[in-house]
Amino acid sequence: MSDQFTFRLLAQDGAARRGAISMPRGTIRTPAFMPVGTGGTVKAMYMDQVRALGSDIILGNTYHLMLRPGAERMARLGGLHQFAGWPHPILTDSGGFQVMSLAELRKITEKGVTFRSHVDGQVFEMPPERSIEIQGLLGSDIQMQLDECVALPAEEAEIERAMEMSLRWAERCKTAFGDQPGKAMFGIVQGGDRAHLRQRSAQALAAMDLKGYAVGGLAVGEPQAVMLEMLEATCPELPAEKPRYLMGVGTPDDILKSVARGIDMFDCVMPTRAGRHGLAYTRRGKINLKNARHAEDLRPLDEESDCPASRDYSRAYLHHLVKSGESLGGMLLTWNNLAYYQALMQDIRDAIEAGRFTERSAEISAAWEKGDL
Ligand code: PRF
Repeated sequence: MSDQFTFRLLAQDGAARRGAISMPRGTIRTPAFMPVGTGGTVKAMYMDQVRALGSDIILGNTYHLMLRPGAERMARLGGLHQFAGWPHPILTDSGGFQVMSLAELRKITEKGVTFRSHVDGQVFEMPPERSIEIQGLLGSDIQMQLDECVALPAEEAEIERAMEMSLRWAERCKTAFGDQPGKAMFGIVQGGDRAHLRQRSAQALAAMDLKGYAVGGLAVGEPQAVMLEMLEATCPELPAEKPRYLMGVGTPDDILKSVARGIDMFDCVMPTRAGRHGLAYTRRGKINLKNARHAEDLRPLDEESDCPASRDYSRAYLHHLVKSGESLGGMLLTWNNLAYYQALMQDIRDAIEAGRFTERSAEISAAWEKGDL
């Protein structure tokens, strides 16, 4: 542990990196997957379970928490770590992205975002400075700049405008954040599906000497090949000695291919959301537990897993729970899915250390392709 925010590169295999982010609340082994704990809970999971699976950090959302229970109230309650019972690092997203997908009336101008709460209709104005202030009140360890993410496909002029404004907001967020030794504020690269805009964004952010960098505006409607091309254009422009976070990504395959291009951190609702919808991730691919073919299948999801949800319950029982709408179905499948994701990340970290990431990645994909038997 460390009273400063530091990032160390421990091993490299091609562009894939194995590292460690240290800060007062703990160390994050990278490549890392951050379970999404939007509103102060990783849905359907106890924090003890999330931790036991090997999660070093979880993600929280400014947008949800500022609406409920409210940022100032959260501060009075002792901050998000204490409130939710997660004493380890927390990264918070800045709110803009969630405003655009969830809020009712929303407007983005140079000043910031204005929106109407989806909870009670109240209107909020959130300039970049307020986003940083809220993330501070929540107690976040890694805060994100406010940015504008453009859904793809989009016109180049629109992508460029949003990217340039996001750069100006990065400067404002940097100033608002100031100097907080044990914490970090990350900038976010934008630029849609245009390599030259991505490069300009990454270079301008790199010049701001931030503690870490995220790649935003991807996995928003473009094919995977385009996302990977954008990572190839972006990562080399970012300083090697700072962590790189690909926001809102992705599938196991996305993660493998992004690690291969130099990404260190990920978050995605996929394992948790899919679990609540009856979908299981396993080493041998996805299993839809709603399907009638599981009704009399007494095999567990993965007999070799350490996770009780994967090992100790039959597919027939999980099918029954999911079909009956029982809460336990979503709980067990979420547990299984996060166990799979965290085991995947450990596998990736071990492979990079051993200098066999490319081979291991191919093996993981092959087992996944072969599918469920
Ligand atoms: N910006 C922010 N959060 C995000 C994104 C972004 O572009 C994405 C895009 N995949 C997910 N979450 N602030």
